[in-house]
Amino acid sequence: MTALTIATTPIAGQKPGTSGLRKKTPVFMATPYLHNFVQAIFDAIGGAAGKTFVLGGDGRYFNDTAAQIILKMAAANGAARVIVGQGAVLSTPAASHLIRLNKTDGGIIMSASHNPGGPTEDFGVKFNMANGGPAPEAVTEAMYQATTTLSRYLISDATDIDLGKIGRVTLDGMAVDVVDPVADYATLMESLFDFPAIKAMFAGGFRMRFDAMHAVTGPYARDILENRLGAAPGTVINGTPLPDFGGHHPDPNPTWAKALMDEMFSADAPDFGAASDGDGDRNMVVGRGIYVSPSDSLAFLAANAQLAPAYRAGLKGVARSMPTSAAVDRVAASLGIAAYETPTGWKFFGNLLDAGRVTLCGEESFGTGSDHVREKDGLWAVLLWLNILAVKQAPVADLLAAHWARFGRNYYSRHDFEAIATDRADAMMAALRASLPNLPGQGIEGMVIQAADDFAYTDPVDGSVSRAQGVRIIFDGGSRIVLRLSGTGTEGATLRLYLERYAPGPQGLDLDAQAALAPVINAAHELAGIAAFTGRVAPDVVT
Ligand code: VG1
Ligand code: CO
Repeated sequence: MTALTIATTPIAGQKPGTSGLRKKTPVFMATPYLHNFVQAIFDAIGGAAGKTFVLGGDGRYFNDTAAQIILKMAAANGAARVIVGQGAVLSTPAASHLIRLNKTDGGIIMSASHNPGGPTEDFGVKFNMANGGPAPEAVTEAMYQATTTLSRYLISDATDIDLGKIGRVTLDGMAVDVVDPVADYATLMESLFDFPAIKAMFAGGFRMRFDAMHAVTGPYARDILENRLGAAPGTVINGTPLPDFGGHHPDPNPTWAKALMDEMFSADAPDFGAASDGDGDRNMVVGRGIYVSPSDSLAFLAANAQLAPAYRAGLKGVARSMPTSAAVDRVAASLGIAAYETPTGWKFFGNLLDAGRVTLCGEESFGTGSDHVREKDGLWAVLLWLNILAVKQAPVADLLAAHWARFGRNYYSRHDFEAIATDRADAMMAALRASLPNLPGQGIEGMVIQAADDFAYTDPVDGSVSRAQGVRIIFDGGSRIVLRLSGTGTEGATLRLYLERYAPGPQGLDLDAQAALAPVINAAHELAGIAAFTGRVAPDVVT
């Protein structure tokens, strides 16, 4: 067995987006697309020689083949050891944990997360650093630069190894440790939460439904919820991971997890419902007859985290992405802790977590997490909810109503307009950006615009600056419109329109979110000219 040096030429467009490089699966499968990008990763981090990495993916189509290629490239690049999940499977938070637990030099995660999978759908690759978190912008930019000058990649000519068997094998001199994907992660969860209390709640008749959406969390949820916590068998549905996620979007939101929503709003609804995405880092939480928006979930968890053992000493601070509602800011103010506002994408939370400035973070896109790993973590969020419910012994609807009565309610919704022609989306954003200086002071839909800008972020830890992270239009009274283009899609452009309106209460806290937001929605369409530029009047997905 030898390490081969194969000549190659740069491939255009290998630029990581919000979370790694995502393309259509056939693009990734066409040699040397994957090879070039993986070599660029190794080159950008100063080589792989002597290093240890974690490797795993969400099990989507091409996951196993890609894993064999990456292992052979790691070996040829001189890596000492790779820890890989059995079957080349690891949820994103479990991969983050393994990187930290084993103090490795980083990890490669094969996932396109919430994007559909299959021979004609999406595939993705991203690199996480030694802290367990997504590579920051400077590193992803270095990877992209490396793809533009690449002239060779290194790969071992060894035969494929058996990733189905737990234990150590050697690949061209490199140690490969195939590990149980669930065990260490489940142990971490047991160390954070009051499992006996949650177990007692299930034993007392508490009913739950967890929709794994045929994605990676099935085995994790079955082991933790059904085996360790005693939830009734069948609590986890769609628990067998499939390479095409059963043909569905593995995206836990009211549109793509509609069956769960229907059950939670039915006469025989369980007490609690949850779902997770392709790679297990997102969560949707639903009570009986009530949907919990991710922004509200973050605020609620921040207000109640102290009820779980890991957070008993209180939170150091909280962080949310800019488009996420300000609900958590109100909780932080009442707790007397700092609240940070970052650009979209988990990579921006890493420095704040590493520096000990924040304990909890969240995004409106169904992402919540804490300093236990450096990724958002779907099952973690579900377990924190369960821990709080076990202490409070009250329905989700009552707990949310009490939360809003105390802090007021940030009505919130995101409207996605998908597969828009890229030039039209760009033209719309350019026109909107050009109009910003004239907006303050203007009245629209009975509201007055207070401020309008294109969000720029200076990282308080390392001083790095990220510009053009989304247009925000802020009204008096706390209402807000945010517009940005997605950085995770693989087809055309997706416009994300984020809408927020604050109701201080005590009146008007139980309106339908879309109805409460109507003036803000109208203002957004008028100010951005969405129909004129894109031809779209109604969104494809509403969360
Ligand atoms: C989306 C979400 C963002 C999230 C990212 C990765 O990005 O808006 O909040 O961090 O997906 O999530 P974008 O650029 O499409 O808006 V995951 O679960 O796909 O890794
Ligand atoms: Co994900």
